[in-house]
Amino acid sequence: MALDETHILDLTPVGISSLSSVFEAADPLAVLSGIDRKSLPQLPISGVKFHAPVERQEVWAAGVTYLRSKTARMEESDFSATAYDRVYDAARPEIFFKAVADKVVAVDEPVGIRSDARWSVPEPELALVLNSRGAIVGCTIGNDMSSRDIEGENLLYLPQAKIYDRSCALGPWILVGPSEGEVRAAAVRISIWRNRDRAFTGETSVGNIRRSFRDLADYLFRSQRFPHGAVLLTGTGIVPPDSFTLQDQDVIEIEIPPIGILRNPVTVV
Ligand code: DO4
Ligand code: MG
Repeated sequence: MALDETHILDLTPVGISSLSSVFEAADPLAVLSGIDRKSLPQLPISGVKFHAPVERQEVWAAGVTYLRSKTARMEESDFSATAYDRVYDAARPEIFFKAVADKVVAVDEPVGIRSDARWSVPEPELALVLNSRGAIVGCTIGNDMSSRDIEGENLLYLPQAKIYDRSCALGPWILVGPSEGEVRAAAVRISIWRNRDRAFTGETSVGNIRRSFRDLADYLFRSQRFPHGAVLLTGTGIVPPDSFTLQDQDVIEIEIPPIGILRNPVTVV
């Protein structure tokens, strides 16, 4: 658990060694607030290697939740364009499987671009953290790496455009217990660095997501159990221009201010 900007607390002495031990509690925030911080070992953040903040949770993703995403998808595809148009306004959201926990990349670890893709982009997204009862217990930052040429060629190729090695990053940590209102007021920012230059920068607001968090989470949990909880990416509202594609060794920084910065270098997989 973060103590301040420079130190974290080791919670294992008070029996907290997994995300579930906090998130399955009736009130996760109360569990964390009730900890006697003074008695716990403090570790400097600079000396800690962060893991992605998932253990056994599956990672899923909602799509076309921002107008910007709908427009970009309609432009990149020909005969699938109406599908994006229709899902944006439909009652049922687009939700797709993204990653198992073991395949999720942490802050500072490389995210991947497919070697058989010509047009690769990051998708900076707010990620909801849900417990096994479907309660939203916190949020983190997600990167739904995507191959736009593969997705645009045929909608049936979506799993290949979205699911491959290193295609999902989460982190740097989970902000526990914020209200939807607080999170909706937040900006989402991205910078992509190439050598020392900023190759792309973009910004949106979480408030531009067309659907409520509860609505997205409820659809994910319809007719499906998640015994360890789940992480749900909420869609992208930032799409680089069509002339832009990621390259090996670019560095992606995604910032959602109340949470932090998710930074990852890019590698070809
Ligand atoms: O339907 C394609 C994927 C949409 C998506 O990932 C997004 O809008 O973020
Ligand atoms: Mg996405």
